[in-house]
Amino acid sequence: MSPKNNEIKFFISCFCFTAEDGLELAKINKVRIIRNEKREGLVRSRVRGAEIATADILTFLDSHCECNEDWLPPLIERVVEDETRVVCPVIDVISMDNFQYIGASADLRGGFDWNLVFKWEYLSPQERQARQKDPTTPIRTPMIAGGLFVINKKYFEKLGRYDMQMDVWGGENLEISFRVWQCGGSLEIIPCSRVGHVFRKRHPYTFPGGSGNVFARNTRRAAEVWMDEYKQYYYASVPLAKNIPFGNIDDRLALKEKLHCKPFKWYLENVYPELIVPETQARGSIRQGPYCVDTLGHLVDGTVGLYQCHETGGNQEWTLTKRGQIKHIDLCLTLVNFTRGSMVVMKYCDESENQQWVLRDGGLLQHSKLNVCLDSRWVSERGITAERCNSALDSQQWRFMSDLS
Ligand SMILES: [Mn+2]
Repeated sequence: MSPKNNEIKFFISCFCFTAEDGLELAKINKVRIIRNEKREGLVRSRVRGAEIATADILTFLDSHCECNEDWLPPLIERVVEDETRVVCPVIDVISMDNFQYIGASADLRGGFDWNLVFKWEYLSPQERQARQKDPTTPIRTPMIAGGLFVINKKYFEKLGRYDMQMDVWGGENLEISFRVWQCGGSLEIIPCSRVGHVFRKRHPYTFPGGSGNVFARNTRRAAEVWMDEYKQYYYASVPLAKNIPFGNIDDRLALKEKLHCKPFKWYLENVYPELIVPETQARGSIRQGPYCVDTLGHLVDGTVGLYQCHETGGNQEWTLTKRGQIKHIDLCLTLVNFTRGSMVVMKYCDESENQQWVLRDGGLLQHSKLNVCLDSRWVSERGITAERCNSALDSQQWRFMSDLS
C-alpha cells in the first residue's frame, strides 16, 4: 500500500494548546485544527484525529516536537514495505530551559521494569557492535515512548486503535506496545530519522483525580488485558495499584481474542528476554474448599495440615517459586521418600528435586518428576501426604489463591 500522491497526513496531538493557539496555528497552510468540546486526554484525541485523517499512513507527534531534516521518508519506507511495522524516529532532546537541540544516542531502545514505567536502555554490547557495521539498521524495541510514531492507518484500526477508556496521559504506550507485538506486528526505532522532543520535568497541566491515580489506572488496564499471570509482578512492584479501580475491560479482552494475540509469556521470551522474571512466582494461600494448607505452628521437619482459611497470611502463607518450591518463609514442602503415601514435611529450602512441585491445571499439586500428588486424606493423623495422583479425588484438589491478584 503506497501513500496516495505523496500525501501524508499527520496528526499532531496538541492536547495542551489553548483555543487561541489553535486559531493561530490554523492560519498555517494545510493545517487543520480539531478541538474537543471537552477535555478528552491524548488517547481519545488521537483516535479522533486518526478517524478524520484521510491518508494511508498516520503520524503521531506530540505538540512539543521539532522535526529534523529528512526525518519522514525513512519512517514511511518501513511501513510501506510492511504494514505491521510501527516505527519511531530517534528522539533527540530539546532542552526545556533554552530549547537547545541535543542529539541523542542511537544505541538506545525503550524498555521497562516491573513497575511498568517506560525507560530508555542501552542495547547489548553485541547489538551495538552490529550497529557499528551498519548504523542504518532498524532497532527492534520492546516499548515505544509513545509520543512519536508512524503507523499504517488500516493497521491502526485493525489493531483496535487505543483503549478509549484510558484518561489524560500515561500507560497508553505500554498498551499499544504489548498489543502490537503480541498481535503479530513489530516496533522499530529507525536511526535514519530524528525528531527533537522537549522532555519535561513535570506535566504542565493538571490531572483530574491526581496524576498518580490516572497513570496507575491506565497502566492497570494495560496489565490486566495483556500481561496474563505476569501482572502479579506489576502488583508486587506497585502494591498501591491493586486498590485503583480500572473499570471494565471486556471489549479489550474480546479484541485480544479476535486478533488471536499471543500470550505475554511469548512477548517475554521473544521480544524482551532481558526483563528478568522475579524468582518468586506468587504468594498466597493453598486451598481445599474452606480449608487452607497451614503449618499449624510446626517448624523444621514438621508436617503441615489444613485449617479454616483466615485470609491473614501467617501460617497459611505460601510462595510458589519459579523453581517449583512451595515455600513458607525459608521452609519448603519436601517429599521425604520417593514413594507413595510418603510423608511431606517442611525442610529448609535447597535445590533438591524432592522440593519441586507443579500445580496442574486440574488442581493437582504434583511432584515434578513422580506421579505423586499432595493429598489430604490422612490429614488428621499424618498431615498432608503424597499419594498416587488422581484428579477425581477431592482430597487432591488444590487451589492457589494469590494475594497479589
Ligand atoms: Mn511528549
